[in-house]
Amino acid sequence: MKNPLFRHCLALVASICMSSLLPAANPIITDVFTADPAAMVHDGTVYLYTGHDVPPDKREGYTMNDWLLYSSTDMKTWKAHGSPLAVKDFTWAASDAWAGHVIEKGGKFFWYVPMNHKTIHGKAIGIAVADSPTGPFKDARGSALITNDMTKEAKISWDDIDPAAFIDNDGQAYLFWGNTKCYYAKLKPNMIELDGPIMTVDVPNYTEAPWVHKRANIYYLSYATGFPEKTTYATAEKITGPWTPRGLLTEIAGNCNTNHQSIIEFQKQWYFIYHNGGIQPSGGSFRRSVCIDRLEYNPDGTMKCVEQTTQGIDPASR
Ligand code: FUB
Repeated sequence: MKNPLFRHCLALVASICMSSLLPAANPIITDVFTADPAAMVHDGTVYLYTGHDVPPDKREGYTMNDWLLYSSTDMKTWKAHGSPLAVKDFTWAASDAWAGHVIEKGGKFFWYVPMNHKTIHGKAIGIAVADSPTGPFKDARGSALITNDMTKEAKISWDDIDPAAFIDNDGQAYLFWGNTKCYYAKLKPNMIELDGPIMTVDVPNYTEAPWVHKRANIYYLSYATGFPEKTTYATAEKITGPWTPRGLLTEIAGNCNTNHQSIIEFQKQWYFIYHNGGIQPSGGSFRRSVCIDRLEYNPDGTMKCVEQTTQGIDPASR
Protein backbone atom coordinates (compact mmCIF):
# COMPACT_ATOMS: atom_id res chain seq x y z
CA MET A 1 0.00 0.00 0.00
CA LYS A 2 2.54 2.51 -1.11
CA ASN A 3 0.10 4.71 -2.99
CA PRO A 4 -0.80 7.59 -0.58
CA LEU A 5 -4.08 8.30 -2.39
CA PHE A 6 -5.14 4.66 -2.02
CA ARG A 7 -4.17 4.72 1.69
CA HIS A 8 -6.14 7.93 2.17
CA CYS A 9 -9.24 6.42 0.49
CA LEU A 10 -8.94 3.27 2.61
CA ALA A 11 -8.73 5.34 5.80
CA LEU A 12 -11.76 7.37 4.71
CA VAL A 13 -13.86 4.26 3.99
CA ALA A 14 -12.78 2.74 7.33
CA SER A 15 -13.75 5.86 9.23
CA ILE A 16 -17.18 6.02 7.53
CA CYS A 17 -17.77 2.33 8.39
CA MET A 18 -16.67 2.92 11.99
CA SER A 19 -18.90 5.96 12.41
CA SER A 20 -21.99 4.08 11.22
CA LEU A 21 -21.25 1.53 13.97
CA LEU A 22 -20.77 4.08 16.71
CA PRO A 23 -22.55 2.97 19.88
CA ALA A 24 -25.45 4.86 21.39
CA ALA A 25 -24.05 7.69 23.49
CA ASN A 26 -25.41 10.31 25.86
CA PRO A 27 -27.10 12.69 25.25
CA ILE A 28 -29.16 10.64 22.80
CA ILE A 29 -30.54 13.63 20.87
CA THR A 30 -28.12 16.35 19.85
CA ASP A 31 -29.80 18.49 17.19
CA VAL A 32 -32.31 20.12 19.57
CA PHE A 33 -32.51 20.54 23.35
CA THR A 34 -34.78 17.98 25.02
CA ALA A 35 -35.77 17.73 28.70
CA ASP A 36 -38.17 16.03 31.12
CA PRO A 37 -38.36 12.61 29.42
CA ALA A 38 -41.47 10.47 29.81
CA ALA A 39 -41.17 7.11 28.09
CA MET A 40 -43.94 4.62 27.34
CA VAL A 41 -43.63 1.11 25.93
CA HIS A 42 -46.43 0.21 23.51
CA ASP A 43 -46.61 -2.68 21.03
CA GLY A 44 -42.85 -3.33 21.02
CA THR A 45 -41.91 0.32 20.58
CA VAL A 46 -40.60 2.84 23.09
CA TYR A 47 -42.25 6.24 22.73
CA LEU A 48 -40.20 9.00 24.31
CA TYR A 49 -42.11 12.22 25.00
CA THR A 50 -39.88 15.13 25.95
CA GLY A 51 -39.92 18.79 26.78
CA HIS A 52 -38.21 21.20 24.41
CA ASP A 53 -35.86 23.93 25.65
CA VAL A 54 -35.68 26.85 23.21
CA PRO A 55 -34.28 29.82 25.18
CA PRO A 56 -32.99 32.77 23.21
CA ASP A 57 -29.23 33.32 23.41
CA LYS A 58 -27.94 33.84 26.96
CA ARG A 59 -31.41 33.69 28.58
CA GLU A 60 -31.17 31.86 31.92
CA GLY A 61 -34.73 30.70 32.42
CA TYR A 62 -37.09 28.20 30.83
CA THR A 63 -38.43 28.91 27.37
CA MET A 64 -40.61 25.91 26.54
CA ASN A 65 -43.50 26.17 24.08
CA ASP A 66 -44.13 22.61 22.97
CA TRP A 67 -43.28 18.95 23.49
CA LEU A 68 -41.42 16.55 21.21
CA LEU A 69 -41.77 12.85 20.47
CA TYR A 70 -39.23 10.19 19.49
CA SER A 71 -39.62 6.44 19.07
CA SER A 72 -37.31 3.47 19.02
CA THR A 73 -37.49 -0.31 18.76
CA ASP A 74 -33.97 -0.89 20.10
CA MET A 75 -33.36 2.04 22.51
CA LYS A 76 -30.35 3.02 20.40
CA THR A 77 -31.71 4.49 17.20
CA TRP A 78 -34.40 7.11 17.58
CA LYS A 79 -36.94 8.33 15.06
CA ALA A 80 -38.13 11.91 15.46
CA HIS A 81 -41.88 12.52 15.21
CA GLY A 82 -41.72 16.29 15.50
CA SER A 83 -43.89 18.17 17.97
CA PRO A 84 -47.32 16.55 18.47
CA LEU A 85 -48.44 18.96 21.22
CA ALA A 86 -47.92 22.60 22.13
CA VAL A 87 -49.20 25.15 24.65
CA LYS A 88 -51.22 26.74 21.84
CA ASP A 89 -53.32 23.53 21.58
CA PHE A 90 -54.96 24.45 24.92
CA THR A 91 -57.12 27.58 24.70
CA TRP A 92 -56.98 28.06 28.51
CA ALA A 93 -53.16 27.85 28.78
CA ALA A 94 -50.68 30.71 28.49
CA SER A 95 -47.12 29.35 28.49
CA ASP A 96 -44.52 26.93 29.90
CA ALA A 97 -44.69 23.46 28.36
CA TRP A 98 -43.12 21.75 31.37
CA ALA A 99 -42.79 18.06 32.21
CA GLY A 100 -45.61 15.83 30.99
CA HIS A 101 -46.46 12.13 30.91
CA VAL A 102 -48.30 9.90 28.42
CA ILE A 103 -50.16 6.74 29.39
CA GLU A 104 -52.37 4.37 27.38
CA LYS A 105 -55.79 3.15 28.45
CA GLY A 106 -58.35 1.34 26.31
CA GLY A 107 -56.56 2.20 23.07
CA LYS A 108 -56.43 5.91 23.86
CA PHE A 109 -53.30 7.85 24.77
CA PHE A 110 -53.59 10.47 27.51
CA TRP A 111 -50.89 13.15 27.73
CA TYR A 112 -50.92 14.97 31.09
CA VAL A 113 -49.14 18.32 30.85
CA PRO A 114 -48.51 21.31 33.14
CA MET A 115 -48.66 24.90 31.89
CA ASN A 116 -49.37 28.39 33.17
CA HIS A 117 -53.11 29.05 33.32
CA LYS A 118 -54.39 32.15 31.49
CA THR A 119 -56.95 33.20 34.11
CA ILE A 120 -56.28 31.23 37.31
CA HIS A 121 -52.99 32.32 38.83
CA GLY A 122 -50.27 29.67 38.76
CA LYS A 123 -49.52 26.42 37.04
CA ALA A 124 -52.26 24.01 36.01
CA ILE A 125 -52.42 20.49 34.59
CA GLY A 126 -54.30 19.66 31.41
CA ILE A 127 -54.78 16.53 29.32
CA ALA A 128 -54.50 15.87 25.62
CA VAL A 129 -55.85 12.66 24.07
CA ALA A 130 -55.16 10.74 20.87
CA ASP A 131 -56.01 7.42 19.24
CA SER A 132 -52.37 6.73 18.45
CA PRO A 133 -49.15 7.26 20.47
CA THR A 134 -47.97 9.65 17.77
CA GLY A 135 -51.16 11.72 17.77
CA PRO A 136 -52.82 13.82 16.62
CA PHE A 137 -53.45 14.96 20.20
CA LYS A 138 -56.24 17.34 21.17
CA ASP A 139 -57.31 18.95 24.45
CA ALA A 140 -59.42 16.26 26.16
CA ARG A 141 -61.45 18.61 28.38
CA GLY A 142 -61.24 22.17 27.09
CA SER A 143 -60.22 23.12 30.64
CA ALA A 144 -57.55 22.28 33.18
CA LEU A 145 -57.91 19.17 35.34
CA ILE A 146 -55.98 20.75 38.22
CA THR A 147 -55.50 24.43 38.97
CA ASN A 148 -53.45 26.16 41.64
CA ASP A 149 -56.51 27.06 43.71
CA MET A 150 -57.29 23.35 44.18
CA THR A 151 -54.07 22.58 46.10
CA LYS A 152 -53.39 24.39 49.37
CA GLU A 153 -50.52 22.41 50.93
CA ALA A 154 -47.74 24.36 49.17
CA LYS A 155 -47.84 28.14 49.34
CA ILE A 156 -46.35 28.59 45.90
CA SER A 157 -47.96 29.08 42.49
CA TRP A 158 -45.88 26.39 40.74
CA ASP A 159 -46.75 23.36 42.87
CA ASP A 160 -49.12 21.89 40.27
CA ILE A 161 -46.51 20.60 37.83
CA ASP A 162 -44.88 17.36 36.74
CA PRO A 163 -47.87 15.01 36.38
CA ALA A 164 -47.11 11.29 36.36
CA ALA A 165 -49.92 8.80 35.76
CA PHE A 166 -50.04 5.20 36.92
CA ILE A 167 -52.60 2.44 36.34
CA ASP A 168 -52.63 -0.29 38.99
CA ASN A 169 -53.25 -3.97 38.30
CA ASP A 170 -56.91 -3.57 39.27
CA GLY A 171 -57.34 -0.94 36.55
CA GLN A 172 -57.55 2.04 38.92
CA ALA A 173 -55.64 5.02 37.52
CA TYR A 174 -53.84 7.59 39.68
CA LEU A 175 -52.18 10.91 38.97
CA PHE A 176 -49.14 12.01 40.99
CA TRP A 177 -47.70 15.52 40.65
CA GLY A 178 -46.28 18.45 42.55
CA ASN A 179 -43.43 20.76 43.44
CA THR A 180 -42.34 20.87 47.12
CA LYS A 181 -45.43 18.78 47.93
CA CYS A 182 -46.13 15.46 46.25
CA TYR A 183 -49.85 15.20 45.53
CA TYR A 184 -51.87 12.29 44.20
CA ALA A 185 -55.47 11.58 43.32
CA LYS A 186 -57.53 8.84 41.76
CA LEU A 187 -58.66 9.31 38.16
CA LYS A 188 -62.10 8.28 36.92
CA PRO A 189 -62.21 5.48 34.31
CA ASN A 190 -62.43 8.18 31.59
CA MET A 191 -58.92 9.37 32.70
CA ILE A 192 -59.89 13.03 32.42
CA GLU A 193 -61.61 13.66 35.77
CA LEU A 194 -60.49 13.27 39.37
CA ASP A 195 -62.27 10.57 41.34
CA GLY A 196 -61.86 11.67 44.94
CA PRO A 197 -59.86 14.05 47.07
CA ILE A 198 -56.34 15.29 46.42
CA MET A 199 -53.98 13.59 48.88
CA THR A 200 -50.34 14.22 49.76
CA VAL A 201 -47.52 11.69 49.82
CA ASP A 202 -45.26 11.69 52.85
CA VAL A 203 -41.67 11.33 51.55
CA PRO A 204 -38.56 13.22 52.71
CA ASN A 205 -36.95 16.13 50.86
CA TYR A 206 -39.36 16.04 47.95
CA THR A 207 -38.72 18.68 45.28
CA GLU A 208 -40.55 17.57 42.11
CA ALA A 209 -40.60 15.07 39.21
CA PRO A 210 -42.51 12.10 40.67
CA TRP A 211 -42.49 8.86 38.68
CA VAL A 212 -44.34 5.73 39.80
CA HIS A 213 -43.62 2.23 38.56
CA LYS A 214 -44.19 -1.29 39.80
CA ARG A 215 -41.93 -4.35 39.66
CA ALA A 216 -43.11 -7.67 41.08
CA ASN A 217 -45.15 -6.63 44.11
CA ILE A 218 -43.23 -3.46 44.94
CA TYR A 219 -44.38 0.07 44.09
CA TYR A 220 -41.59 2.58 43.46
CA LEU A 221 -41.94 6.36 43.74
CA SER A 222 -38.85 8.13 42.44
CA TYR A 223 -38.51 11.91 42.61
CA ALA A 224 -36.12 14.85 42.47
CA THR A 225 -34.75 15.90 45.85
CA GLY A 226 -32.94 19.05 47.00
CA PHE A 227 -31.63 21.66 44.60
CA PRO A 228 -29.53 21.16 42.53
CA GLU A 229 -31.53 18.00 42.20
CA LYS A 230 -30.50 14.46 42.93
CA THR A 231 -32.96 11.63 42.32
CA THR A 232 -34.10 9.57 45.25
CA TYR A 233 -36.88 7.05 45.78
CA ALA A 234 -39.23 5.29 48.15
CA THR A 235 -41.05 1.96 47.98
CA ALA A 236 -44.42 0.75 49.18
CA GLU A 237 -46.59 -2.35 49.27
CA LYS A 238 -49.61 -0.34 48.12
CA ILE A 239 -49.88 2.55 45.69
CA THR A 240 -51.41 4.62 48.47
CA GLY A 241 -48.38 4.03 50.73
CA PRO A 242 -47.01 4.23 53.34
CA TRP A 243 -43.77 4.91 51.46
CA THR A 244 -40.41 3.78 52.86
CA PRO A 245 -37.51 6.06 51.83
CA ARG A 246 -34.78 4.08 50.05
CA GLY A 247 -32.19 6.79 49.42
CA LEU A 248 -30.24 7.92 46.41
CA LEU A 249 -31.08 6.70 42.93
CA THR A 250 -28.75 8.99 41.00
CA GLU A 251 -26.50 11.95 41.65
CA ILE A 252 -26.85 15.54 40.38
CA ALA A 253 -26.93 15.61 36.57
CA GLY A 254 -23.95 17.02 34.72
CA ASN A 255 -24.09 20.77 34.11
CA CYS A 256 -27.77 21.05 35.06
CA ASN A 257 -29.60 22.05 38.25
CA THR A 258 -32.68 19.87 37.61
CA ASN A 259 -33.16 16.27 36.77
CA HIS A 260 -36.30 14.46 35.70
CA GLN A 261 -36.43 10.69 35.42
CA SER A 262 -38.50 8.16 33.56
CA ILE A 263 -38.17 4.47 34.35
CA ILE A 264 -39.24 1.71 31.96
CA GLU A 265 -38.72 -1.97 31.31
CA PHE A 266 -38.17 -2.85 27.67
CA GLN A 267 -37.26 -6.29 26.37
CA LYS A 268 -36.44 -7.51 29.90
CA GLN A 269 -34.00 -4.67 30.60
CA TRP A 270 -34.75 -1.70 32.85
CA TYR A 271 -33.77 1.81 31.78
CA PHE A 272 -33.31 5.11 33.58
CA ILE A 273 -34.05 8.03 31.26
CA TYR A 274 -33.15 11.52 32.45
CA HIS A 275 -31.68 14.81 31.29
CA ASN A 276 -28.46 16.75 31.75
CA GLY A 277 -26.81 19.88 30.38
CA GLY A 278 -24.30 17.80 28.47
CA ILE A 279 -24.31 19.30 24.98
CA GLN A 280 -21.38 21.66 24.73
CA PRO A 281 -20.67 24.48 24.37
CA SER A 282 -24.25 25.70 24.88
CA GLY A 283 -25.87 23.04 27.12
CA GLY A 284 -26.91 23.86 30.68
CA SER A 285 -29.83 24.10 33.10
CA PHE A 286 -32.11 25.71 30.51
CA ARG A 287 -30.63 23.91 27.48
CA ARG A 288 -31.01 20.30 28.52
CA SER A 289 -30.62 16.97 26.77
CA VAL A 290 -32.15 13.54 27.33
CA CYS A 291 -29.85 10.65 28.27
CA ILE A 292 -30.37 6.93 28.94
CA ASP A 293 -28.51 4.57 31.25
CA ARG A 294 -29.23 1.14 32.62
CA LEU A 295 -31.15 0.57 35.83
CA GLU A 296 -30.52 -2.51 37.96
CA TYR A 297 -32.14 -3.97 41.05
CA ASN A 298 -30.68 -5.65 44.10
CA PRO A 299 -31.99 -9.11 45.08
CA ASP A 300 -34.19 -7.49 47.75
CA GLY A 301 -35.93 -5.31 45.16
CA THR A 302 -34.18 -2.06 45.98
CA MET A 303 -32.71 -0.16 43.04
CA LYS A 304 -28.97 0.21 42.55
CA CYS A 305 -27.62 3.73 42.22
CA VAL A 306 -27.68 4.66 38.52
CA GLU A 307 -24.33 5.59 37.05
CA GLN A 308 -24.76 8.48 34.60
CA THR A 309 -22.46 7.85 31.64
CA THR A 310 -21.47 9.58 28.43
CA GLN A 311 -21.17 6.20 26.74
CA GLY A 312 -24.88 5.39 27.11
CA ILE A 313 -26.46 1.96 27.02
CA ASP A 314 -24.70 0.13 24.20
CA PRO A 315 -22.51 -2.61 25.73
CA ALA A 316 -20.12 -2.13 22.80
CA SER A 317 -19.25 1.30 24.21
CA ARG A 318 -18.22 0.00 27.63
O1 FUB B 1 -38.74 21.65 32.56
C1 FUB B 1 -39.29 22.50 33.52
C2 FUB B 1 -39.20 21.89 34.90
O2 FUB B 1 -37.84 21.63 35.22
C3 FUB B 1 -39.87 20.56 35.05
O3 FUB B 1 -41.26 20.62 35.16
C4 FUB B 1 -39.18 20.03 36.25
O4 FUB B 1 -39.35 18.66 36.49
C5 FUB B 1 -37.75 20.40 35.93
O5 FUB B 1 -37.16 19.44 35.08
